[in-house]
Formats: sequence, C-alpha cells, structure tokens
Amino acid sequence: MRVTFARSSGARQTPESLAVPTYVARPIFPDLDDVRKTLDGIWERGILTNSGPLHQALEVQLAERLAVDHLCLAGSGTTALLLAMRALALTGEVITTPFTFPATTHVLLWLGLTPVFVDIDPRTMTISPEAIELAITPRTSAILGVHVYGIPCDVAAIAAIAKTHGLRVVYDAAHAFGTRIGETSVLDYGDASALSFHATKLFHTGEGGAVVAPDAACDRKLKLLRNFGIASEVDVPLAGINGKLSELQAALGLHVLPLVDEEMTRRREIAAIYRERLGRLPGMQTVSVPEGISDSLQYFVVRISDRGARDALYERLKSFNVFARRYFYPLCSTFPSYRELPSSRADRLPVAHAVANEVLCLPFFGALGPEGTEQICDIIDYLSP
Ligand code: T4K
Repeated sequence: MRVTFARSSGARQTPESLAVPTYVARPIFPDLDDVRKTLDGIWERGILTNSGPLHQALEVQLAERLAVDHLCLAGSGTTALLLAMRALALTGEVITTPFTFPATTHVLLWLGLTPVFVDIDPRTMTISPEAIELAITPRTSAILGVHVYGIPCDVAAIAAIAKTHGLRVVYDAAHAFGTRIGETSVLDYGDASALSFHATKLFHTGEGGAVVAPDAACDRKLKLLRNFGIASEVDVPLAGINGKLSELQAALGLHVLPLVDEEMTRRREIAAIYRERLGRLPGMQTVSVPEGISDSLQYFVVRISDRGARDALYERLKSFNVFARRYFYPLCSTFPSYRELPSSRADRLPVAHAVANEVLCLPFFGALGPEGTEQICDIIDYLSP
C-alpha cells in the first residue's frame, strides 16, 4: 500500500502539511491474501509455536540471507540480547555505550550485570575503542557494542582489545540487518550479535529477533536457553526462559523477507533525495555509512549542530504532520536506573552528550516515495533558519 500525500506548493513558500501523519518508520505489509494462505497451514497442522515448521523455515532462510552459519530466532531483539549474554555467562562489569535504545543497557541490569558507560566516536557514533581500554577493570567480563543506525563498531580494534584482556564481545545489531564490512557480514564479529525484527525494522516479524553466534556450541546453548533449557521431556540442563517466536510471527516473516530487497531499493532512492536536498542546508549534515560498509537502510539520520535548532525543527515538523524522532536522546546514562553510576557522569561522556543533542531521524520507509520525501525536504527547507 502506498501512502498518499497532498501536493506541495514548493520550497520557500509555506509548504503544505503531509496529508497523513508520517512517522519515522512504517512496516512492510505483505499481501494479506498471501499471508492468509500460510496461516491456513498453521490451522491445518494445529502447531502454533515451539519451533514449528514455519519457524524452522524462517531460521534457515534468514541464515542464508544473512550469510551466517547459525541463527537462533527469538521473541524480540531484547530477548535476543538477554539470551546472548546469558549464553556467554557474563559476570561483573560490561563496558557499553550510552548512545542506544534503552533495551541494550536494561538487559545488563536484568542479568545483574553492571553497565560501565564509555564515550563514543564523534564520527561513527559507536563505542570508542580508546575509551573501552581505559575502562577495563579486573571485574570486566565483556564489551557490549551497538552498531548504531547500522554503522558498524570498530570491530577490529574491539577484537584486539578483547583478545588482550580475555573479554567477551556482544554486539547489539538491532539496526544492522544485512550490514557488511567489505564482503564480510557484520554478524561474523564478536561472540554473539542480537538482531531485532520489531515492526519498525527493515525486516520484521511484528515482534521478534535473533541471535547470531559464530560458534556452533554457543548456538546450541542459545536454542536450549530460549526454550526453558529443555533438551527433552526428562532432560533440562540449563535454566532457560521462554524466548521463542511463534508460528504466526514466523509466517509474517516468511512473507516480509522476499520484499526486503524492493524496500531497500525504494529507501535508497529516498536517501538520495534527502542527501541531495538536505546536505546543502546550513548547520545540517546527513549521516552516511563509512566507505566500504553496506548501508542497512534502517534509519535516515541528520545531525544539526545546534541543539535548540534540532529541537525546534523536531517540534515544528509535527505541525506539518511529520513525526521525526531524536533517537537516541536522552542518553541511557541519564535515566534514573543509571544516573548514579560513576561512569554516567556527563563530563566522562562529552561526545555522546554532544551527539545525542544533534541527531534527528527522519521518516524513512519505501511507501514514503520520492514525492513524500521531496515534500518533507520542502518543509525542512522552509523551517530551516
Ligand atoms: N537495541 C537497539 C539498538 C534498538 O534500537 C532496539 C529497538 C532494541 C535493541 C530492542 O529490540 P526489540 O526488543 O524492540 O525488538 C521503536 C521500536 O519499538 C524499537 O524496536 C526500536 N529499537 C526503537 C528504535 O524504535 P519506539 O518506542 O520509538 O516505538 P514507537 O511505538 O514510538 O514507534 C515508532 C514509530 O513507528 C511510531 O511513531 C509509528 C511507527 N510504527 C510503530 C509500530 C509499532 C508503525 O508504523 N507501526 C507499528 O506497528 O521504539
């Protein structure tokens, strides 16, 4: 389904509002009749969950698509993070970034781990390897990086630090579906990576996620942990949880997956328009993935050098029916659950604070089309000082 927009009267004159509320994301919706046919099979088989045939098929198709050896579907990206960190038996302190969605760091608290926030790189906005090195203590067990907006962490530097200090590495790859560094999947790095298949993600199952662990033994452990640790009716070797994805979600995923390439093509077109139109506005910088990295096309981000200007634009866009988001402002380190941690002190995280004050994620989904994108550019152009 295409979203329709009222025609714009052009830049510099007062532009028209978008005809429908336009959000930062809009899920891919496969043809309902096609999905219904797959649901018929569920009704016939009577299997709704617990690793049914659709779940198994999706696990295989996703592993192929992402070019990874193993993939463990999970109920959400958050559950995937929980499973990954539990499987790796992390203890004590985990060094991480405050510039992320709350799920990343909340999982550490839920597992009784202590987040240690460190600053980020000003350009990539991912965790700074130099800052990681300075934060390592005898209690550190792991590094939790986030490939924020699909921009990979400095995986080589992090791998070297982890090797030197005997640390585990987990990546939050919620935004990095299909991201490659050269020809290598970003999911090949670290001990485990967690993906999100939430409705707002490029590939989605409504709610869902997955853990990718390069090690086969770790993958087996993950699959046990997501099903209460049950190996057989009489054998429960691990204290697992219910971290499963249902057949209904798997059915949706099986119909969304073949549409991802077309969605990416449309998003590339939209990104090109945003870049061309917004890149020349004073005080505004469009974010691109570094050279040699394939773009996951999850978010389209602009950085506005002045926080007042960023917030004013964010608010004023709403009156034009455009609902951008300031992902990830405010920083996780400022939330009540974290602010008393020594590592949360603002003077230790100057870059993260500066970046969180600059970013704005614009509507970015295929159904926006070139016309809707041009219209948003007209509005931003008009609102820009
Ligand atoms: N790690 C990172 C780095 C993450 O970004 C996330 C999630 C996670 C871990 C955890 O993964 P999950 O456990 O969620 O799988 C949204 C998403 O709910 C969340 O998955 C995502 N990151 C985050 C960046 O964005 P909110 O609180 O902004 O959601 P909400 O409801 O405001 O949705 C944003 C817009 O999307 C809405 O204004 C309208 C549109 N939308 C939303 C939904 C749910 C739709 O068009 N259709 C929909 O069904 O968190």
